[in-house]
Amino acid sequence: MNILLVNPPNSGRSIPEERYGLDSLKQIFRGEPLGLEVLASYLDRHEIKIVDLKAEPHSFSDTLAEFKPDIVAFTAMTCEANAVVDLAHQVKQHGNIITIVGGIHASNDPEFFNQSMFDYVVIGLGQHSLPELVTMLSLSTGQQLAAPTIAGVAKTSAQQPLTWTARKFKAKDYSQAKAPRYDLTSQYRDSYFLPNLQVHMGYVVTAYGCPYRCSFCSIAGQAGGQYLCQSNENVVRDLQCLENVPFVRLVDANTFGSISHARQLCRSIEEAGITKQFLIDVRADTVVRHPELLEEWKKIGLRSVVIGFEEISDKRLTAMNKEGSTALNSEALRILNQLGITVVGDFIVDPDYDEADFDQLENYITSHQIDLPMLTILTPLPGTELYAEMKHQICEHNLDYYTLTNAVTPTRLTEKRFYSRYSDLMRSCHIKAKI
Ligand code: B12
Ligand code: SF4
Repeated sequence: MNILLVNPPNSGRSIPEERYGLDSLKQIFRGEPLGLEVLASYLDRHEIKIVDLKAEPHSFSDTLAEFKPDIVAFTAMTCEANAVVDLAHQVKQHGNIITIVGGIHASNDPEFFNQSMFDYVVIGLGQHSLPELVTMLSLSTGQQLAAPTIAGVAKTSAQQPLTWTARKFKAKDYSQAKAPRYDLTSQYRDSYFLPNLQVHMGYVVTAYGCPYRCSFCSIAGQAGGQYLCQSNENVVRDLQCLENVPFVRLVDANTFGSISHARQLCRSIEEAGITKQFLIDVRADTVVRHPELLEEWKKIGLRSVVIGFEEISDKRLTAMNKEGSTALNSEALRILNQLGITVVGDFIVDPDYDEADFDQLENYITSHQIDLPMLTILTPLPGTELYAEMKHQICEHNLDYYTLTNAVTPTRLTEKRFYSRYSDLMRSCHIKAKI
């Protein structure tokens, strides 16, 4: 079968830009669609193509016409969900093509995709669900199966809500026998570039999911609440595949979620003689409890960490179920500064902020050595604990605005003032930025 895997275009809309002309808030990100490269490695008995619409936004129609897919499968974050609906609609107008959607939004809010332009929704990691679905589809004689019995897969229906059996994700089943199909995105590789560092960046996964349950975070949906580590041999193999890529982001939600795994992985990378620079995601409490681990990783090329400080108030950190504290955050920062590891610090601005809250955050950021402060706005993403808590307060339901840079719940300050303070803060962060 011809299977087209689609990475949607950079999506999302900006309230500050549309309503107040604050145009500095839109950020264009680009990186390879690793989820699709991983899935492609499990579909090797078929003809596979990946189209990356972030790199080439206008190539979809031509790709459909030239490749003539039997199946089109989409990935989507929440802010890309509407864009993927439009693309799937376009596919259906093209002919009798089966459409499948998976990824982080489908895993957290599958019902959103229970629409006529989709045939199947895949919930959670797709390494086994997708090939099993494709096999069932290729064995069926042109007839779509009413309700597949594949765990983690739901058939859409105009009449009823989705039903499916949850898939049990176990580490041994998700240790990838084959490397991601990096070759399928080689034509886009030049655009996976970090302009401020002037280096090409590649992605490698070392673990899925996260053992923590922060209320705003949608990662639990990815691996059914599990934390699943890749074997060290697989990670080394994947790093070796990216031979001309000097800078690698380990795209795990929490790279050091298992200390023993992280320690062993560090040794394996060193023994393999891999010389790359790494950007990883790490928790503040991990840095404070295991500074020696950060030191070991620094020696093998750890250059920068993304760290979720989230808040400068203990009360708000507790409400987020962050299982951390402002004291831990400051200590982690001190350790990282001392080790000479650059810090990309995530902070979450609550729409409930008043002038004093903005002042305090600004003071904290300007008085600490955070190399690249990143500011998002607290967003109840569908499927999260926070969504369950706040759904009645949501005033903006259009998912195009769920980019984490819009207030989708009411602001305490006037909306205009809130975005003005937010954009001033963003601007001062970017002036300061270096990684
Ligand atoms: C790399 C990354 C990016 C890259 C994406 C590169 C690309 N794909 O083009 C860039 C830098 C562009 C990016 C941008 C943004 N990102 Co981002 N990103 C990530 C990150 C760190 C890793 C994703 C990844 O590669 N994972 C590894 C792969 C192997 O896993 P996976 O993608 O989940 O795929 C597996 C399963 O989900 C499933 N699956 C996925 N797709 C499909 C499709 C089918 C058909 C099937 C069957 C299965 C399936 O199977 C795959 C294999 O197991 C995640 C956090 C994380 N650790 O997951 C955030 C994350 C996905 N990003 C997020 C966000 C919010 C954004 C931004 C809005 C910016 C921001 N404020 O952070 C923008 C939006 C971009 C846009 N459209 O405009 C959120 C999404 C939350 C949500 N519910 O939407 C996440 C979860 C981080 C977070 N803050 O919580 N991001
Ligand atoms: S925010 Fe980070 S630590 Fe918290 S659940 Fe998400 S990935 Fe895990």
